[in-house]
Amino acid sequence: SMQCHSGLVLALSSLLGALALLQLSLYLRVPSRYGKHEERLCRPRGRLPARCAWFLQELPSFLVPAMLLALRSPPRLEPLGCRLLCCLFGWHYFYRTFIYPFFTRGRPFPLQLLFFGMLFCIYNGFLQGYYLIYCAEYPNDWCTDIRFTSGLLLFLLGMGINIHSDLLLRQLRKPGEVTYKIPQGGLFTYVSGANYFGEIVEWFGFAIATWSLPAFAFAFFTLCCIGPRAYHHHRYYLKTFTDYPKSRKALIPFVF
Ligand code: NDX
Repeated sequence: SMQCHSGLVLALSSLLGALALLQLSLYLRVPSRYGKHEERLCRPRGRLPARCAWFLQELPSFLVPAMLLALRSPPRLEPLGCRLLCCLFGWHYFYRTFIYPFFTRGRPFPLQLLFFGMLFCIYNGFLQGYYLIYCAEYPNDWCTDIRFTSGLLLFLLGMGINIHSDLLLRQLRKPGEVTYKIPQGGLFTYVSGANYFGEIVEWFGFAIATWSLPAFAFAFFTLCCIGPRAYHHHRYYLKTFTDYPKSRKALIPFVF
């Protein structure tokens, strides 16, 4: 059976942090080219329907930890705190893999990004799963620790905001439609990237609840990945809609 190698966890987490910085430097000035930021001149082939693309891309984040869990000899997730923490990651990716893609009304997704996205999900699924299943050790009363309870609360709040905001975005289109409209309601009243804000809160909550290096590295990666994207969405809306609400911020309500 596999064992915990803390050197591996440290190395993979550091690389994830480095990837986050790379990402920040790549996408601060120009957005990653999918959805509303895809270049119109892009080859019409080399894309997959959004449904298949998001399913395939996110699947490893669910499957890899599930396989790691199956490979571990019982008792699989001791003690309770750790068991709950792994489930949080699993819940999110159950939603993102098996629910989100089947309802999306997004444009076809570029194959090249899909490939990198999948690689990323394998990498991160392995790192988070490996750490929580083979390395993490929590005291028996971790469930009542302020880090666990406040992190869990943030996670649930973020997940709620994320799912609700993705629902509001979806309802802007009829099936088959590909036009962009001004998002309204929920946290979109305050920010252009409400779904991203939720996702970021969610993963920082997860990091606090697990109090682990891999989870903080992932939260940082998420911030560097979709933070800039929220800013580019915001600029896009301001450029496209003259009646765009002036008080709306890019990512963080009332701040930025
Ligand atoms: N997928 C995370 N990097 C990413 C895919 C892209 O889950 O090479 C990271 C994820 C990947 C990225 C992933 C990793 C890094 C990659 C990157 C590509 C390049 C980059 C691989 C894996 C890379 C290095 C160099 C380091 C290797 O037509 P449409 O699609 O625009 O329609 C949209 C619709 N919509 C509207 N409809 C009507 N009117 C409007 N005004 C609309 N605005 C939007 O709503 C979509 O159908 C839908 C949502 O669109 P959008 O743009 O708001 O969100 P989207 O970016 O598609 O994300 C969807 C959800 C969202 O909840 C978000 O929080 C979550 O996924 N997400 C996304 C990205 C990453 C991530 C979470 C995370 O890091 N945790």
